[in-house]
Amino acid sequence: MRALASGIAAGAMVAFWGVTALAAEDRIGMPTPGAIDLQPGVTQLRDDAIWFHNVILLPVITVITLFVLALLVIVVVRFNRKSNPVPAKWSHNTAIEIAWTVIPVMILLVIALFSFRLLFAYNDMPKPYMTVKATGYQWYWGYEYPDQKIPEYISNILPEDKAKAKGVPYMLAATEPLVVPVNQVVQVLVTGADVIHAFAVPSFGVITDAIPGKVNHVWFKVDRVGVFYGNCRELCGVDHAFMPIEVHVLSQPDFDAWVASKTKPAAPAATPTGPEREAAAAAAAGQPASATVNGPGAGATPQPTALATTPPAPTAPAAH
Ligand SMILES: [Cu+2]
Repeated sequence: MRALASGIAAGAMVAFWGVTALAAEDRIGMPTPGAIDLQPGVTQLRDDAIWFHNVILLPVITVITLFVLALLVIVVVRFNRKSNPVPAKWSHNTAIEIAWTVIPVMILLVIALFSFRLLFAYNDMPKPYMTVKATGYQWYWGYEYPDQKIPEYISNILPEDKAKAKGVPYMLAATEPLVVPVNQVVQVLVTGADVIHAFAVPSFGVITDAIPGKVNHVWFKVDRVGVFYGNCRELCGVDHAFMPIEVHVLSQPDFDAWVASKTKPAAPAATPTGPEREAAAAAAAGQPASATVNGPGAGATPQPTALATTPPAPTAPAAH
């Protein structure tokens, strides 16, 4: 039975890879034109999820589909009016009724075993090295680093002309990336400021809703440096398609340098007294709209805003 199962799994995977080989080589961290399989992963959880899909779910669904198709063909060919003019009258068969109850239950148990294992792995977050807070707005993201004392900064979509000039993918690239260190457990607290958004980075294997008034969390540990893209994954209004997530995974020294570059401008004076402390307090108090759009970090470089000029007034809840 085990040999049979692994044989089926191997056969399905050969067929699967045979087809995907037609597509261009997968790009890491972003979709590939012409590709049909799942975006490759850069975290253990993502690899596990892809394995679960390709080795467990895909063979199961393939075998079930072929089996049902075969039954349909037999019925059509052998039991049509011409070849079977006098139909049988019996209506119960205990053996077959037990079989069609027990076999699906066993199939579901096999799926549940691997599914729960993956689910537990997702929930079993190791002690995180750091926490980032990601807030979904209509229609951009805000990232805050409480551990590094980096106040929230805004990440808009990079306009098409700028993306072309930089040679980065339009609709995926952002004005400011989310920056994290490599080989470290990063926890992302996700919430929404206006309507429900969703934070998703396929190559990390993470997705969670960004719900106003609720904090969800995901975690990841990326195994290589690079740039990885995601999107908002919950229909959140007219510019839903225009709030990409760009993640830069840096080596530890590069990450530390980035943190330093983000934190320095906020404290230019040698002595943190008087006016500066008041300014920091004012920023922390959260000047609405304009201050938020430009990032509370007063000294930070102004964000080139594409959509931030849109009034952030609350609108009707997203249609689903
Ligand atoms: Cu959205």
